Amino acid sequence: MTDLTTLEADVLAQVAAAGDLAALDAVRVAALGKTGSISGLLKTLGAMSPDERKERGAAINVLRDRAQTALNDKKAALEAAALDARLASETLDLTLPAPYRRKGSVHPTMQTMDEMVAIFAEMGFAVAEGPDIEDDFHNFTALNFPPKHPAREMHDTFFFNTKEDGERMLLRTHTSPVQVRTMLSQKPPIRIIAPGRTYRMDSDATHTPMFHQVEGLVIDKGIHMGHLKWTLETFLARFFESDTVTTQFRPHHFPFTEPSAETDVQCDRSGGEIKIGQGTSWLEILGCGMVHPNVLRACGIDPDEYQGFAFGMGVDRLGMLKYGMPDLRDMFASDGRWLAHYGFSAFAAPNAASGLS
Ligand code: 2U9
Repeated sequence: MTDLTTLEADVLAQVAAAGDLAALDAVRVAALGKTGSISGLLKTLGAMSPDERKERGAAINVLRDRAQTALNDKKAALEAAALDARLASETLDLTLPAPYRRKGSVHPTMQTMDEMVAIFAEMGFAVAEGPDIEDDFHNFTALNFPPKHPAREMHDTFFFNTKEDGERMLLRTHTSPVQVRTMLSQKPPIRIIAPGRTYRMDSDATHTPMFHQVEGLVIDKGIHMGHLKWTLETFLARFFESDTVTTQFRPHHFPFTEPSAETDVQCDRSGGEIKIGQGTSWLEILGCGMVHPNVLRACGIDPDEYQGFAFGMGVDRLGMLKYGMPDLRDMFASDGRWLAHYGFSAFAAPNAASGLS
């Protein structure tokens, strides 16, 4: 009969001698595989008497478990040694210059948005944010869009499927719902800008289905068009880095403001590029107006006590104008060459202290 002590010593010695995982697996197969030395012992139990089988079976099981434990420990040790060797050979010196690859850059829209935020922050505006997915109340009803009014269609809204309760959510068509939410949750005086993504079903050289807006809202006692005009002219002069900008406010219509205006800046288009602050042309740049009394009421503010002005501008369009990009659709085409050309360094973040661009 095979001496179990000798076999155990033999198997454990082979395990200890295995120099790599392949050699160790060969030891495992030779001992515990189907035709292995220990597995073979278990087959001899059938010919034994019950008492003998009980005693010998238990001893073989102990041997098998010890062999298995030794194999497991050795496998773990070999794997750890292999990992240590790999870690020692694969050093990475993070202080070395990177091989040339296109570096990431700040998208012109985000650069423009940061510039706008920096200017308005300096003027005392806080930044407010809200969800991209909105409901009808915050996107339309509170903003004085009458039910079923064609102005709702004007925005070419992306709607979600109608919910079980009959409500139909939508992708916000402007950031105005952020101002609605702010008025509903804060008491005046309010002085905020709402920068963010907006969505309309529109696509051509000057429209993309997703675009960015910065809207603004000021609510206080005695606010009038003079405050609106000064705020926007001060902003535009800083944004276009010009001592003066000449503006014209053309009457317009928005459901949420009364009176409403579109604002143009004087510019020169003669030299193939647009120069702000000189020339004989006008360039439409933003929309604005005094907040409609119905909007104030819908947001829990008494229009006899408080007045406000609001404005909205397209960030992508302003970025195109400032940095000379011809087609809005390129802005979101994720073309690496375009981004390398028009992108900004992440270390050139605009702020009031270091300058805007
Ligand atoms: C509240 C009340 C009034 C926001 C405003 C505009 C005028 C405007 C456009 C500019 C270019 C949208 O991106 S664009 O196409 N926006 O002309 N937006 S006044 O008025 C508000 C907003 C919120 C509670």
